[in-house]
Amino acid sequence: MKKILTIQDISCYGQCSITVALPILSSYGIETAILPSAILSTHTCGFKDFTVLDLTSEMPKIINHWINEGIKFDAIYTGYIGDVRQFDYVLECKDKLLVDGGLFIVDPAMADNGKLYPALNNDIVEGMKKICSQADYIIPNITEACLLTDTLYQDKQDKTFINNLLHKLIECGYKNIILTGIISDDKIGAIYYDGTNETYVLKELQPTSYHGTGDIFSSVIVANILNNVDIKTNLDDATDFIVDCIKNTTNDKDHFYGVKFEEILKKRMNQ
Ligand code: PXL
Repeated sequence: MKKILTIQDISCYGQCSITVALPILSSYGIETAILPSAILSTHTCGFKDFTVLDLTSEMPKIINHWINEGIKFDAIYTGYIGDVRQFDYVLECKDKLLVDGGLFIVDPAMADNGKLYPALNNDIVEGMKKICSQADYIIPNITEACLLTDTLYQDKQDKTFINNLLHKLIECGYKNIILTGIISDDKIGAIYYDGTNETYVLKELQPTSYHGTGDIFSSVIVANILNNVDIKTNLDDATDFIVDCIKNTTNDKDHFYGVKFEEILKKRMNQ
């Protein structure tokens, strides 16, 4: 069984980051461990007055304990990082806690729809650039890809804009890019690009978007990479999952903060 370490925050309520990554990774047969970057009462989009307990000072203690125990992982997968001091700890994990040939996968979860998430600033962007440049795979949305390449975000994203963005990401030295949130006519999807090969999937565009779908998408992508699933099947699986989760949530107006992914996960596990 493959073993993964995921480094991101615990948003106690709101269905994102660690609370979605763990059930998804487990359901794909992967053993999980966590290095929580912070504990928040909720995520930071759509809730006011959320609480934050920063865990930066705990990180080196946890990492050192694992080093002393000889603990290693087949992959490290990072998401939302709320404090700029944590990027060096992330890289320390990559250097000291991965098995030989282990994968370092970064979802630079920091922005959407042309804007940084409310609690973040430009130092986080610089930190994300640093860890993305060392990653085996990165999974940015279009806003994050713009930030990683110092590209001005555009609301209208035609094929030329997307192609330029993909080329810029490669020029900046990022490898194996999975760019999400590509909208084309009435379709939405994702593209994989490694500088030579391009694979993309497009599915029916949904009328509503939800917070946390990026974390769900990345968790599926990461699980499939670890399970050696080919990239086309992987992109199909992750986008189908998100479309089903959104369809399962749109009729529930009280559920504004994230998608109801659990019933979809259950159905898939019974298939
Ligand atoms: O889904 C990304 C995410 C994760 N964690 C926290 C967030 C966000 C996005 O806003 O606020 C705390």
